[in-house]
Amino acid sequence: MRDSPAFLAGLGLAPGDRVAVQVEKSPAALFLYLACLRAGLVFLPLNSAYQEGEVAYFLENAEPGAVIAQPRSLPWLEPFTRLGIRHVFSLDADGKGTFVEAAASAGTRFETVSRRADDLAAILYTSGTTGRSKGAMITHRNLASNAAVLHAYWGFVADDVLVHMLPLFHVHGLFVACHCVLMNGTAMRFHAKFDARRALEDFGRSTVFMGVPTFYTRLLADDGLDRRACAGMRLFVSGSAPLLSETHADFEARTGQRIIERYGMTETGMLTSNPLDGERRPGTVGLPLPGTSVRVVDESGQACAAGEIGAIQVKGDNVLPGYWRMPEKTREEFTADGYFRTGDVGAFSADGYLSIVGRSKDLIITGGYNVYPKEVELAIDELPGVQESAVVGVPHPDFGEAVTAVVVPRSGAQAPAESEVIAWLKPRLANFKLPKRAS
Ligand code: MLC
Ligand code: AMP
Repeated sequence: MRDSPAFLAGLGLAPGDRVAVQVEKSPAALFLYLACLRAGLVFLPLNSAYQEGEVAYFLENAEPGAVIAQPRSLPWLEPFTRLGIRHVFSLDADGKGTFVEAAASAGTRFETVSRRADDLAAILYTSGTTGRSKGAMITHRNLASNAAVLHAYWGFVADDVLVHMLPLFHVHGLFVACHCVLMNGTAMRFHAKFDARRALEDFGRSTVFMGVPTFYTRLLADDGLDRRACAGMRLFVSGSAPLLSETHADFEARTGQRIIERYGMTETGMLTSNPLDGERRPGTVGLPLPGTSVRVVDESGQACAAGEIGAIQVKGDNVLPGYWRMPEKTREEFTADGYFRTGDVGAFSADGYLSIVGRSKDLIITGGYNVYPKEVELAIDELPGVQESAVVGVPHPDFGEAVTAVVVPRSGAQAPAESEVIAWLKPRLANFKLPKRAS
């Protein structure tokens, strides 16, 4: 038994085959990610909130050789086994399921599959502005370079302990937080999801925390957040959405800690960060990280002067080579001299700090999750009696932006009630994409 191949290696998947994973956060889910990397397989994480239609698209597009799914998604996978998915396993929020059972009875013979820097390590889907999602192809070079840079830039030390409350299916929780800890070889306190009370309890015995701005506004809403609770903490990092200067100031006033804001993307990993030593400037995302070239250009592609607003473009070992099976899209998103167009709009200060002032892409960021208005509009427009709709983000005290829909009925028809619109969308879209208001 010991001499038979370890579980993933024994499934007969070839290096480069995709393994789609739609599960709740658990230590088993993290081990599965690491196992895929070592087995030469391409990890394809999917938000556990995605519904059947959303998952179907990803599976058709990525054609994974194996799927590991949360129990509620298993019934959706039936049609795909006929389309070539050879292995389907379950893994629940407690880290139990057919995947773990099968793995437990497999052998232990395993040799890490050697991969080149340009080989694919993961595919992460990011929504497209015009409709379907694009699979961002992330290579081993992308992951390794960004991990090394962040680990050094944020000054990880031997006894650091990170409080992990982010989801595992996106760049922030999976790559940024876990890679820093793994590079450091130290511990993290691993929670299924964000919880302000639990975070405060853990701050007393930890040193590092990473979160989206909503985590910080929720911490500020808790009376327990004070200097004493954070006395042993050395680093608070925020990203994935803009951190209000006000949140930065309130957090400092309550705790004495200055949050480090950084900026990144699924396609590029982390791009800029406020410095560990040196000024952490609220309202800015800091300085380009070592090895990443960041420029702000005008409409003709010329570099903007300090203070001038333009399009943010980036280049570096952390930037993806392209989108999965979308050569056209890949060409569109890169300039002739190899810079990636982020779709973000910003300006550099004279001393090199980048501020993001807007986005040229039509995107709502709610609680750190991206929602593409077009996708929600298309789903609302299918509701009988609807002529058309417009989906926008409006400021929200908890989520930063709230998805909000304006619905126009067909002539002669009555406008659907807000509850009808939500009920229509619920089985079709992940819960964070549902409008908080629809009228
Ligand atoms: C949950 N809900 C949301 C939401 N999350 N609505 C809008 N935006 C969100 N982000 C919905 C739920 O479905 C529920 O609806 C209602 O809001 C209340 O749920 P909750 O219990 O308050 O939500 P909670 O489980 O606490 O989740 C909120 C959250 C979570 C902020 C903790 O969304 C989260 O962990 N966000 C982090 C996202 C992230 O990791 N982003 C990084 C992407 S990487 P109802 O109707 O059912 O009650 C990236 C690159 C980079 O962007 O630079 O990092
Ligand atoms: P995603 O596609 O989920 O990786 O989201 C990436 C986008 O999140 C970026 O293109 C930015 O628009 C936004 N983003 C990430 N970090 C920040 C930040 N610190 N401030 C403002 N926007 C950010």
